Amino acid sequence: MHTEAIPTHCPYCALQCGMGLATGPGGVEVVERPEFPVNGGALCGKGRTAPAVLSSRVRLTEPLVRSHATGRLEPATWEEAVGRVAEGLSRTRTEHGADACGVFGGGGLTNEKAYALGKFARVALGTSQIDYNGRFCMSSAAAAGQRAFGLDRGLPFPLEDIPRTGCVILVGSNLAETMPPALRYLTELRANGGKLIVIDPRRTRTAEQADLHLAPRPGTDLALALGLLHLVVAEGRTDEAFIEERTSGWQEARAAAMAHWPEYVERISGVPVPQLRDAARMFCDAGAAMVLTARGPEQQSKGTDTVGAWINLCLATGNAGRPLAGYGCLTGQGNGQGGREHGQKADQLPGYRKLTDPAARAHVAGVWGVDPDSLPGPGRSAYELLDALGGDIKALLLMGSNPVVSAPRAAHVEERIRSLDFLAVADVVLSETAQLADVVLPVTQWAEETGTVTNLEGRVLLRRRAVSAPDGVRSDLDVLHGLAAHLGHGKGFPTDPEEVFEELRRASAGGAADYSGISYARLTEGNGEGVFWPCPAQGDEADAARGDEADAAQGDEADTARDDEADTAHPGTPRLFLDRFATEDGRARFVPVVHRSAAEEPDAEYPVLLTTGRVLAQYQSGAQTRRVDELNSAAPGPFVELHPRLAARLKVEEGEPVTVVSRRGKAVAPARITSTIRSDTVFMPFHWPGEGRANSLTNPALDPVSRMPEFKVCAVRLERA
Ligand SMILES: Nc1nc2c(c(=O)[nH]1)N[C@H]1C(S)=C(S)[C@@H](COP(=O)(O)OP(=O)(O)OC[C@H]3O[C@@H](n4cnc5c(=O)[nH]c(N)nc54)[C@H](O)[C@@H]3O)O[C@H]1N2
Ligand SMILES: Nc1nc2c(c(=O)[nH]1)N[C@H]1C(S)=C(S)[C@@H](COP(=O)(O)OP(=O)(O)OC[C@H]3O[C@@H](n4cnc5c(=O)[nH]c(N)nc54)[C@H](O)[C@@H]3O)O[C@H]1N2
Ligand code: SF4
Ligand SMILES: [Mo]
Repeated sequence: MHTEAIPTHCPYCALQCGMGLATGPGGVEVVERPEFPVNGGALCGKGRTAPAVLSSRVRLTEPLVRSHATGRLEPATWEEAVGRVAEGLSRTRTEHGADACGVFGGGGLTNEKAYALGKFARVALGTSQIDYNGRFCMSSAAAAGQRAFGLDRGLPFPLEDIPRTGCVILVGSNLAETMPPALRYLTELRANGGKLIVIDPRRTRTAEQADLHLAPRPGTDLALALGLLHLVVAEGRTDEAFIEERTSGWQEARAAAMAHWPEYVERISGVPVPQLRDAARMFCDAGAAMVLTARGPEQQSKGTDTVGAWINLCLATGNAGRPLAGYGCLTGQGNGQGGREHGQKADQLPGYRKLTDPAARAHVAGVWGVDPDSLPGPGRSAYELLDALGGDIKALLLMGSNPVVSAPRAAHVEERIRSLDFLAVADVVLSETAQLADVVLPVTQWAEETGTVTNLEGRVLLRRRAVSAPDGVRSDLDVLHGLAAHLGHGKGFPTDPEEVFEELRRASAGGAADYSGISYARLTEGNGEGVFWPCPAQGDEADAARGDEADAAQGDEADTARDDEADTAHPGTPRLFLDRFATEDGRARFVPVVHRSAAEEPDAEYPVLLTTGRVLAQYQSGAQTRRVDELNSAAPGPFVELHPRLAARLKVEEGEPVTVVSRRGKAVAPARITSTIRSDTVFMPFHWPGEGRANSLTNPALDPVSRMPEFKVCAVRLERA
């Protein structure tokens, strides 16, 4: 006998595939949910095997506290563990001030958790020092989107629009491995006669699907985009009417692009001029076209300008703010979109508000019932925060990230973490970072708790509780509630996710990411296909959302009026910018960007380029997926992907261990020899700790605007191990 399947969503990536969970004799089983639009029932291996991490064999089921006597993590009661964390944070605050307490969050946390974590930092701890792993993910695209469109929502249109456009340029996304069920949108595009151009230094499974694959040297996408814009101008293919009516700043951006001659771009990027010409023509001949970026061009020390250059190409050709055309970023983590909207980011308040904006501070402080002046200002970005650990940040609360594996220059970050006076980690499993903690708090996970997530399309979804959690674990909301109570703020931190969401609605009302018209009830309607933000509340709801006491008091009336309200409710916004961009004057802004080199270019000592990324069967730091047998058999460990010519020069054979050395450190992993990669570049996935940790090598050079580290390019030397 099986229980009836409860509709919910995958714990991993930003596609947030719909799935059902049923419980049968063999435990928790995944069933298809074909009616959910985004993935139409399809799941990748990670989603299909996700219930394995629910098992008590691989996850934490009791709090752990480091024993003063043995120095080891030992089981403890919740009271003891939460008490220790509260004490560690309070003591740090008393001795060194509130900013000596750091908080680090994650883009996998639900909206409710991200919201509560940001509030916890600003209100219960009073610290400015909070940021999260999304800084390492899509922050460059977010910054560029803000700059050009006045708003950052990963995709300004639903995925379903992709098959109906004329041409897609996919820049540095290996969708076939990182969001497999989304590949169908590209397959359908081609079946409909549309063109696919993939830009990746490797001929990936995704690039194999393309009509045209350009394989630039890592770190040269900025030049490439500018070269294409140069060609578009030279061939008279710009959309002058669109530029005139809907944009500003074209002359400067045009002049900047014209300095990037195709021959110059070929020299920088290694992409031959004829291929550049083919790409420019395919893009312009399409009628309507899209550019989609992912981590390839974004995780660079010039990621913001690089995305800006791709946006300029879209704007110059009229491919923005109209149907079936535009620029989009393929956000990565499960709640990568929502996680960047509700306040766990260093400079941000809920609703995608700015912490430096007095009106935003007043609004949010009103919802929180605190004095606006009591809210701290912006803090440091993720890498800068990690780099300051043991310096002026003495204690850290970490929720939803495993930086010992995933942060750039990881050996240094690990050493910084070890130098903390106090570290508390809330996690599902004993991650590499949790192993260093003074207190580990075991938390419930996706299928065991309800919460909302916002997928890469800006679609807000309800992820429902489908199974019960083992005894001994508590939710992240419970953890924050308990800690806040110890710190004298118990009331502002409810443990019921719906209650938190109701507060989030009010806090976000009137902000860029306005959720005030969305409710749990609404998210269960239809096929649970969700609601796209912005979705402002209307009528009575809006009054209540504004916290207008008189209207809110008429709650019963509002309830009886619910049916009428449903008719007038805001439908949500699947497609943005069709009438105007979100800038003050409604025009999209060109930014005059020019090419610059990577922070570290190859030289005699470090002659090879290293780039890093993902494989199909592992997720991120691997904390979850390395605990699933089926995924481990498919992707058992790290490797160094290199071209046969490079392998021959080094005299390395397939499978032989190679040592990769950078200015930050070294890593050792077996060689995987393949002609699908450029011969001047090697690739390492970053999912593993220890000897094969790719991030022992990576360069923490930061983008000046987004503070994104340069994960995708650094200089290395290879040796036979
Ligand atoms: N299987 C799996 N899926 C995942 C994840 C995972 O860990 N595993 N993580 C999720 C998350 S959080 C994210 S952010 C997404 C990431 O999704 P993607 O961005 O698709 O993943 P990556 O492998 O990091 O990078 C994509 C491609 O960029 C290429 N690349 C490297 N350097 C450059 C460059 O300089 N320019 C260009 N144009 N391309 C370059 C790489 O060769 C790689 O094929 O995936 C999500 N989905
Ligand atoms: N070299 C290199 N490094 C990279 C990248 C790259 O391309 N190259 N990509 C970067 C990118 S895009 C990203 S997004 C980061 C991701 O890297 P991390 O931030 O390390 O991400 P995860 O491995 O997903 O870590 C999430 C942790 O939170 C736990 N967890 C899961 N759900 C919950 C929950 O609900 N609550 C709590 N408390 N814990 C939970 C998991 O068990 C896991 O230990 O890595 C970055 N690092
Ligand atoms: S594509 Fe992403 S959301 Fe879908 S099943 Fe795989 S990991 Fe989960
Ligand atoms: Mo990411």
